[in-house]
Amino acid sequence: MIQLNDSTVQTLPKDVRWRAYERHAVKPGIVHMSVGNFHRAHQAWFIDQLLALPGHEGWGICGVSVLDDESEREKIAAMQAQDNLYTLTQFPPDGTPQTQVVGSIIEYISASETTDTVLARLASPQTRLVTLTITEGGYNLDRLGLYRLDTPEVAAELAAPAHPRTAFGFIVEALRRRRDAGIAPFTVLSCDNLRGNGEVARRAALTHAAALDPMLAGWINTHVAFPSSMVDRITPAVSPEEAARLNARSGIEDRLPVYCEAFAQWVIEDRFCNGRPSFELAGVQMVDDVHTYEMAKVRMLNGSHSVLAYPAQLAGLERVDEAMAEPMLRTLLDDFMEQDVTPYLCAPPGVDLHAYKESLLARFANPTVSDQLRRITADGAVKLPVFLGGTFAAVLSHGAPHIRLAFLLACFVRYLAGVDDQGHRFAPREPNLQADDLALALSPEPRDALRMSFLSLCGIEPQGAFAESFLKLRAAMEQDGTMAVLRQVLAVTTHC
Ligand code: CS2
Repeated sequence: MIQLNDSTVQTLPKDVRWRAYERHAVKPGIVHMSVGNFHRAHQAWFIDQLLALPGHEGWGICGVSVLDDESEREKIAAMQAQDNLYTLTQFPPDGTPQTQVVGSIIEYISASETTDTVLARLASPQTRLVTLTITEGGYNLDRLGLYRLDTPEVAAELAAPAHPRTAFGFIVEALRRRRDAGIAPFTVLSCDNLRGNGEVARRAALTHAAALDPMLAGWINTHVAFPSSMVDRITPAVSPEEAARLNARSGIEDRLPVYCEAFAQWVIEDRFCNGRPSFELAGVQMVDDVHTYEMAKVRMLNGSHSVLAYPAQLAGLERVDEAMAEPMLRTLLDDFMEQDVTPYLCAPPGVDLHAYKESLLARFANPTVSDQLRRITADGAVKLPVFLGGTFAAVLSHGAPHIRLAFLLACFVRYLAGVDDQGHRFAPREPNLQADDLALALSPEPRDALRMSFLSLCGIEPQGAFAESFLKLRAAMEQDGTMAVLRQVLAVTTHC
């Protein structure tokens, strides 16, 4: 097998694509915070296309690892050992998988171990864009959606701003240095699945800055652009077995291979304060307002993912395509999108929501991608309010049939117990679920679950018809199992 680095990239196996640009001429114009698989399959892939075009050598990516843990350190070491190159394999539903080497990440550094280097990179005039995939939790919001100044990390940063730890600590300190040195600011572009992600990022930066220096906050408010963006590409997790399978296919010994579906979408608000790559040349949609795209994607795709994944995992399934092959789950998803989501959505320009729904059903069913249900169910406490809060609010406030949503909640609560319908145990991954919420979910009194504080973020009241439906379904699931209850849910909704 071929090792991957700058010297072997010219002699790759013939089926592996490399865009053959002069990598040593590429300079980092983008600093990206949190280099997860999604970033490597999405943004870094778009930028890789641009680097092969004339005039884009200034838009390479400097990746920054914000988390300080062993696995991040290993990831950096693995990427550095292969000159930050990696393979990306796209799996179309019925075509041949296509592997390519991506070279757009030209540097990958740790925020905790090389803090000064990261700050210098961010403060350099060469850096004109800072992008983020720091996940919903990285925006450090409280239950009202306000940026928290009182977490130990932020409190430590405010006491010692030259030693930041969080993404916003770095951004604000770098912007201060730029302002003081008379250097134009960079644009901050959020690529996380949040409603109004640009506005959320802007408020986080302004709140952080105002706590340090109100004049700096004013300067940021006036001069820094925070466009919103909608990002989309299904990118499964890569287990060691999957990595071995990918490497066996490509013939390359890649320590960090990544794979994804062939579909990719990126819609960005065209508001940049310090130039931008010609994104549109790589197929990125540049628009005035990303709101409708974002709502449609988060409520339809991400919401459906959750609606599918909890019952499917409880039924003992592991993969999204397996779940889609189960007719009742597929019908649940179709009904959810058709009846619970689209009536309350404003379609993005030129998008037919019915066709969008069909395309999502097809993408989920793609057996060559075969995404993991466990990846989707992870971190529900943070994801469900974002992915489903708007849908819950719309359905409940219109007095529309809510049985599918009550079923989803019953599945989520049952999932938190970590036992599937066959009695197999699994460990729910809920790093952001508060301990008292977990205790309420696990209480022998089912009504207690309705007092979980995170439900208020989803717009769910602990009393009323929805609560009663939840309790009925929850009790029925204990007795009959998830799929038997789903059969009843579908029977009720067919007659609606
Ligand atoms: C998924 C997303 O994490 C999730 O629950 O819904 O990661 C999804 O695969 C991506 O947003 C697709 O663009």
